[in-house]
Amino acid sequence: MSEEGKGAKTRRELLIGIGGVTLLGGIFLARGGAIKKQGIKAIQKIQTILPLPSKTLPPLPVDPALSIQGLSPLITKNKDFFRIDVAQELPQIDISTWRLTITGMVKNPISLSYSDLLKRPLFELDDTMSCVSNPVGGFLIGNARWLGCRLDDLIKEAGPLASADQVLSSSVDGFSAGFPLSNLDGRDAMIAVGMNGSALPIIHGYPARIVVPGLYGYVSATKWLSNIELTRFDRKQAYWISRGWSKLGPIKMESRIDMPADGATLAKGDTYIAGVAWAPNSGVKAVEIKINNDPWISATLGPALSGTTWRQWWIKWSATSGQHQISVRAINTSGEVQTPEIADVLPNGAQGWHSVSVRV
Ligand SMILES: Nc1nc2c(c(=O)[nH]1)N[C@H]1C(S)=C(S)[C@@H](COP(=O)(O)O)O[C@H]1N2
Ligand SMILES: [Mo]
Repeated sequence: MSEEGKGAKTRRELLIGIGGVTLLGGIFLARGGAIKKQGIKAIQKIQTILPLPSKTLPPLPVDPALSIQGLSPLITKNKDFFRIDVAQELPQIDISTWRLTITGMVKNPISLSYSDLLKRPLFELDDTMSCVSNPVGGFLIGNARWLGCRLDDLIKEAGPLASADQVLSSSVDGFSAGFPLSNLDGRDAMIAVGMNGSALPIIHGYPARIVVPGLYGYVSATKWLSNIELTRFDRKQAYWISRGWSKLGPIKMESRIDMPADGATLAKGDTYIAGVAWAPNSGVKAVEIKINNDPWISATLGPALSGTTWRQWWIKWSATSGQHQISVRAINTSGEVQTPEIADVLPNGAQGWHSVSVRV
């Protein structure tokens, strides 16, 4: 087996393991080992009071999931947010000595302490983060209100050389992720220090991580961030790239049926079919449902927090006796319809329509 194939398999095994455990009861495991007790203690120790953002988002709208049981909440609670990383042990970062550096092909290397970072103008960002290994219908995706400072401003201050084309970030534990410098095209990429109203939890990257709207985590979302290097794709490769995964990782348009669950047995009568759909960076314009061989029907959509957040969708369904196949597809604001063509997660993300089969 080639080095690439071997690495890719390792990653998939890891992910399958985590997915299984998550479904069993929300206990998170890091590559086969439980979070060390010390990590949990350290989470409790984080009492950082974050400064208020200089730019706030409107308060969150009423969540449709409050009235539709089984639908994913608009915002994923921190405790329910999926976790993916290759950390053998949770990094224990001493905030008094931690620094974020910006180095490499830059005119003015930068070094910031945690308090330097918190002094920068902070803004809020609603963004759905997805793992490239999220299968069609999978749960390696979550939506959060992040708090952080602009990444493009920081990089501008560092002054990238004209020949630099990659933003390669690395963590204290050696993980790295890289994306094209050209992706800093005005989108709200950030160095996040907060998540859903609290400091970044340790498992999600405390003290700081990168969040780039529209990109899968493996190319962008470095947790326990320590360095951002401006470099070139033809010189340096990030962690997962040499293990068979695509150099570029834009999140694909997808949709998921949350309920009814595949294989469920339902009572006859009125129920909901409901789920979430996402289409970075433009946003979801419509979601359509197909029941058996009936024509596609439009679902009702929940609020659109941003072009890079998921949207909840639902329809009321009067279930009749029998076996039913239900499929979903999203349509983005440019009118593009989610492709039915199936792709596996490797090398650049799963695609295809999610279907469930239920018995009434
Ligand atoms: N330090 C570090 N950061 C990391 C990773 C990692 O293995 N180590 N995995 C990345 C991947 S593949 C994903 S999908 C996201 C997941 O972020 P979450 O665990 O906060 O959901 O983190 C990214 N950041
Ligand atoms: Mo990922």
